[in-house]
Amino acid sequence: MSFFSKLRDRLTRSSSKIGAGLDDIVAEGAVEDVAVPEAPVAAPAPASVPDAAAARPGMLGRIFGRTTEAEPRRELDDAMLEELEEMLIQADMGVETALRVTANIAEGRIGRRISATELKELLAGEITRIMTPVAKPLPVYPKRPQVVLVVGVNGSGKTTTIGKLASQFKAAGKNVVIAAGDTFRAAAVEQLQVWGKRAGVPVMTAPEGSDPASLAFDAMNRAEAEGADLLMIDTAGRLQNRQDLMEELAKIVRVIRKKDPSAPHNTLLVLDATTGQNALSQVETFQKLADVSGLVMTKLDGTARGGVLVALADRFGLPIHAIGVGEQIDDLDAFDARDFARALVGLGD
Ligand SMILES: Nc1nc2c(ncn2[C@@H]2O[C@H](COP(=O)(O)OP(=O)(O)OP(=O)(O)O)[C@@H](O)[C@H]2O)c(=O)[nH]1
Ligand SMILES: [Mg+2]
Repeated sequence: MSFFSKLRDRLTRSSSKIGAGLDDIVAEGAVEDVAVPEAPVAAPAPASVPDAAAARPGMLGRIFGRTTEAEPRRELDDAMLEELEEMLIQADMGVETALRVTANIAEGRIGRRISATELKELLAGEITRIMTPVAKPLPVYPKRPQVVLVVGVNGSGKTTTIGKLASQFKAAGKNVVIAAGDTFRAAAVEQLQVWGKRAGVPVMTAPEGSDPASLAFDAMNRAEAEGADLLMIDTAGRLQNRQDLMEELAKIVRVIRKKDPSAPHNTLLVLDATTGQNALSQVETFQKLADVSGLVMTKLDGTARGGVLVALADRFGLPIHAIGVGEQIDDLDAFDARDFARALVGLGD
């Protein structure tokens, strides 16, 4: 199954929430004379998004030509825009982003009759435009070992993401070492060992309760000695309000830099999509403590809060390296702006 199909199937709660919301908004104020086909409302044509449907007017015309005849249409007015705004806020897109997206959709279209499909296309276009600049896979540098530090609050999916990423990099021919820097919980080390085995990647561990910074240091030595391409360091989950744990993270970074001043080369913040708006404050806190270089969003399957990714992209502009849509090793993929936008609003490929 392609990752888009998987994403669309698993983003059902988010996409049905937004898709159904758009259907309702249009149906609620639909005008009677649906038999008169209107000229299709032009979708935005962002020059930077060659893939967008807007760049293929022929196809867009075919889609609209096929769907507009029977579809109810509603005149785009202030009341409709307000409903749209409210719905996007409810979908965790954040107030600022929802306002701007709505304003862009309104521009030049007030008074036009619009169908739900057209509205979905327009919204998908706006979301694609916001998300395209942040859709960047984890960069791979020539520096060996490239040190990837993985941070986040408890249970966000750090360990699972490391397992999935390690497996993908291994499959791509990279020599990967994992350091089990979560020395807090014994179970955490075992969990990582299971992932290491699945991925065929060695896992460096330290006794429970030992200093994660010294494990990170040892792991750097070993990765260097073994000529590893990539060292992925797992860390214990830490809540933003636990000052001591936040200090511990800062210490890990200091110690890593003693060994290699340019490391960590990537600091990945793993966010759980189900936490919704709280993800925004997590980014703020972790950015203060560690030089967060990119995000991974997990658990997009089965949540109605996928819209938060749009708010994050709009507010912070941090690269989104990957998204997780399940617990299996292949349930993580690079983030694709257009695929995500279309899946989020309930449109097909
Ligand atoms: N449905 C779903 N579950 C996920 C995803 N990613 C991780 N999980 C699950 O979320 C739970 C927590 O994942 P972990 O990887 O242990 O999270 P963590 O951040 O390492 O947790 P701590 O080390 O306790 O802070 C596990 O049950 C994972 O299987 C995902 O993309 N989708
Ligand atoms: Mg963990």
